[in-house]
Amino acid sequence: MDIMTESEINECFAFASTIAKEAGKVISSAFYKEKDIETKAGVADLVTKSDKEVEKLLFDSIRSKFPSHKLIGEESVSAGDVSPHTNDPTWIIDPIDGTTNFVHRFPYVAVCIGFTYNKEIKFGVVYNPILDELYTAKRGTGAFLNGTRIHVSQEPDLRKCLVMTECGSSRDDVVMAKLFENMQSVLSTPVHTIHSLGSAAMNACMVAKGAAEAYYEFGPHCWDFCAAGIIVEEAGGVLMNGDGGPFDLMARQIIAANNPEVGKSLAKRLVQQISFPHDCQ
Ligand code: LIP
Repeated sequence: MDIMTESEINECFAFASTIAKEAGKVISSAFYKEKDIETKAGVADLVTKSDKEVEKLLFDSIRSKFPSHKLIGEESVSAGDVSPHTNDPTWIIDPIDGTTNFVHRFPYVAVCIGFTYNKEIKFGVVYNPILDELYTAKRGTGAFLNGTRIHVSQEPDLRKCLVMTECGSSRDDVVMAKLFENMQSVLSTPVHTIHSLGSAAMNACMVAKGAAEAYYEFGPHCWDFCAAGIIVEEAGGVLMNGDGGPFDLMARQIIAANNPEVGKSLAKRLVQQISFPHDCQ
């Protein structure tokens, strides 16, 4: 693979916003209709015909414009694609982040398009077509919501924070017990509150726009937070693993915080570190 120039990355970034909007039309038109629902890894791990349709639309568009680029997508991996993550230009896609929300018509759903090169996230686009919110960020150039610059909250004290997390899709007793222990530990910091929007990407975007101070979760996949992760960083925030160590995109755990103080304090409250098999290995 030849070295990618900045202008080639810019071209991909602009294209990502265009196809996210196209994908958003498919999601919007299906949102209030009957859904065709299947389960994947467990009873609470849902997929619909629209997830597959949107992923195909995005993959087909990218392949026709950038045929040499690699693609990692939630539904393709679920269907058995085991491609590893490499240094090549790679599009990491969640066609509908918040599928459970989509099923229930809860309006926090997002098309997520992240892009890595040399394994570094270069840009991310998160589009919620129901609220018509387009979050975008390219490394080194800031984060934007519908074209307006966004910034993280300046709060340094975890005790004054609104923290986002999720229940995830595992209904395993051991995993749930650890999840509740972490939630109790965080709540008893004490923090102002804990909220869940049902979408990893939407939670992270709340941190990016300063509506929440931190988001943490064990279990989501790279496609859930690749695009939103760089949006948090470019809004001035930080990413780390659940133990406060360096962020690993494939490790299926994340703390996205407004600043390192809040992120590190939160990591100390996550008394149960929950491991899942890494993505794309
Ligand atoms: C979901 C996430 C959610 C998380 C679930 C799942 P999906 O993504 O956004 O926050 O708790 O485990 O990964 O399946 O709706 O794309």
